[in-house]
Amino acid sequence: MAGPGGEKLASKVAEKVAEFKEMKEARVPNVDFEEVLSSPSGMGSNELGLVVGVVVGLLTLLLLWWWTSRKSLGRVVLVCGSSDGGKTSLLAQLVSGKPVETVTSLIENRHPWQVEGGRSVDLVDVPGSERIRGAIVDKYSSGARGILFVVDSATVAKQVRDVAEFLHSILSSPSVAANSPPLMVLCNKQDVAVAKSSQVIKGLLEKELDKVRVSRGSQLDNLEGSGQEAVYIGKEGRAFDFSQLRSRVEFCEGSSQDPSTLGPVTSWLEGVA
Ligand SMILES: Nc1nc2c(ncn2[C@@H]2O[C@H](COP(=O)(O)OP(=O)(O)OP(=O)(O)O)[C@@H](O)[C@H]2O)c(=O)[nH]1
Ligand SMILES: [Mg+2]
Repeated sequence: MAGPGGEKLASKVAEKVAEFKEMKEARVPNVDFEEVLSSPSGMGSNELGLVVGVVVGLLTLLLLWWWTSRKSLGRVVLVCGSSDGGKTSLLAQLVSGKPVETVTSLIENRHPWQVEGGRSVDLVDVPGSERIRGAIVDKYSSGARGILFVVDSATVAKQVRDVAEFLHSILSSPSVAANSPPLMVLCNKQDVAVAKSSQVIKGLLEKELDKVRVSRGSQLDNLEGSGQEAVYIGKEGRAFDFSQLRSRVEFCEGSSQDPSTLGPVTSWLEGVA
């Protein structure tokens, strides 16, 4: 039998249970979803249609933007650089696997180069002669898939102005600047004792390109090209370095006369193809 203490306890428990129920109801109000859906602030079929329309419109715009901004690259890889750098020797080595006797090129040589898996690129050997190289670069640059720039590592320090001017005219041509194809600089003739390393050549070219873009910037036209206006390369107000370009830029060392040194060039070509 419960005494007066027990009754007191029972009423206290009942009081607490009632309090708890009140709290629970206050926290989780009953939501009538049908009411919400049919209320003026709920989303009716008109609003839903509008949202779907906007999403479809945005997706269409996104698709159009992606389609029009795709790079229209062809199969050509331009092999360029100053005269005597070793471009024709390199092509002969890559295409036939043998060294050849070369003479100064006066017209471009075009050779297909097969990559494993059936893909191929067309290697275009651009003569280094100043009189003709600009027109040939212009002819192929709009669809260039990649640019392989060959430097004579033994003479680059003395010829750096010519080397940088040619590289600048390629990089600042509007079609190359727009497509930003990958650039590989082959520091060739590493078998020659006085050859500079790729690191040194990169520094020399960056310094010289910095000067060339200023002097070329004051001229309206791209001197080596067909008269198209040159695009400013790199970041204005900062010393030029290759990382400022949109193109992927790599440097490697090798010798056109020794096929065992040309691994970086063939791997790069496989990546580009
Ligand atoms: N020591 C050495 N000589 C090389 C190497 N590559 C090319 N040569 C020599 O350099 C000279 C010029 O080579 P080419 O392949 O004709 O040079 P190029 O870049 O085609 O020159 P142009 O056609 O005038 O633009 C030739 O006498 C080649 O034998 C190399 O890796 N090492
Ligand atoms: Mg040649």
